[in-house]
Amino acid sequence: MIKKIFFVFGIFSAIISFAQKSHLQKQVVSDAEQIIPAWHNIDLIGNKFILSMLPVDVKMDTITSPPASNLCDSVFTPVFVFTNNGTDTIASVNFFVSLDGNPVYTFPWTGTLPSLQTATVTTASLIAPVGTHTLNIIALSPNGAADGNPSDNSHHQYFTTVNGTVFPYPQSDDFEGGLFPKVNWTLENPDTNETWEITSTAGGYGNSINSIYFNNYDIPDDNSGQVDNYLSPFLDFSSVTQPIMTFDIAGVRYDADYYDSLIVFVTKDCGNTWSAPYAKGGSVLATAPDIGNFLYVPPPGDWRTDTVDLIYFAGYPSVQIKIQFYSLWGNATYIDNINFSENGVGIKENSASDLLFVYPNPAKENVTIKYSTSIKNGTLKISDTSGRLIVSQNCNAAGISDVDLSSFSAGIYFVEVLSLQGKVVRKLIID
Ligand SMILES: [Ca+2]
Ligand SMILES: [Ca+2]
Ligand SMILES: [Ca+2]
Repeated sequence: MIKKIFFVFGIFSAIISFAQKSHLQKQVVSDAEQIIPAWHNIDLIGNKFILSMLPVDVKMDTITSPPASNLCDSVFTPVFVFTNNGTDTIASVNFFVSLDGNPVYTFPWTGTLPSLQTATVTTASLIAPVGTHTLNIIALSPNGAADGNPSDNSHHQYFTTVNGTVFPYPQSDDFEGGLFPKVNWTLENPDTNETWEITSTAGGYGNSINSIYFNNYDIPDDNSGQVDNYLSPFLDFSSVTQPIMTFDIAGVRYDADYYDSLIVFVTKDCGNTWSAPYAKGGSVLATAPDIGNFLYVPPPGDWRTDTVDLIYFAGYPSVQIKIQFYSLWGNATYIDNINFSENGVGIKENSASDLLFVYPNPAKENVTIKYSTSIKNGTLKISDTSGRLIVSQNCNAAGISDVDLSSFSAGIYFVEVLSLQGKVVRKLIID
């Protein structure tokens, strides 16, 4: 520490007075660890002035890629920002890059970076397998010289690679192969108690042998609060315009106090944030009256097909779906025929609010929007991606509207039908 103090005074003695030195010395003695980072701009006796800047001094600021969170893809390219904190213009820096303590490469940067300016550097791609990692970057030999203050030349980032593999869209599962979980899907059962199981006691609408079911009837102890997740692999939505998920469901409550819930979560950033476009519980989820004295097995007429609109995830390269079962010790819930598809392809007409067709799509001069004739007092809206409302009109009894697009600019829009039966949204692309 003494060496540091003498080094500092050696540099500054030519430009600061004895009185200022005394003041500085107090600061050095009381706060010696801080003196080197602080020496560019120190407030002495209420007056700010710059003591000195080193000729050659670069500083690592931030690593922006990978982010300090979950990384979707095992292949990534480090991107970072550094600052020229010295007086000399910086023309070259060698950036030493290591991953998990192992050197991977030294990336030579060249350019023209004046004093106190920052630069963003994109290096070469790296591979980080599934798991947790540390990326470290050190700035070496700015302008081929030694950095005057090497203490700020290193920066690191912690991140987690969640899954290196993305699967094509769409996917489907009728559970007839007898394999559960489906290949590349994941079942999470943190309590190791009851969870989803395959069963041949019921298939969707009586049209198949197998489905999966969650049997809370035969659980002897109250399992309220337990959460079980069935996770899809990461799916590529990048070329999908109107993704939709459907599944057949049947289930009953035990009674008004004991019932279960089903929530569909979706993430487009590998689990950093989740949306829940579907959530039903209790009597809303149930497809038949309460049963409190035996395990429910659905007859064909008890099944219902539910739709989850995934429009807000269209265009994203790595989307994951989490089907969550939230237990309140109900009876049993069955699921069959989980399907991901484009809007309208193979969708059963179960609910008026599930119906909204937009064609042609992409469109040029006109677009036809077709919705159920049962929608009463509904509103048809078209907005752009910033939320600006372009069209707002009442739905009509014919269930079909033609919209003139001549005043629209090319781009992405959202077509929405809002009624008492709910809200349905489709993406519209105008060329
Ligand atoms: Ca430095
Ligand atoms: Ca089935
Ligand atoms: Ca469980």
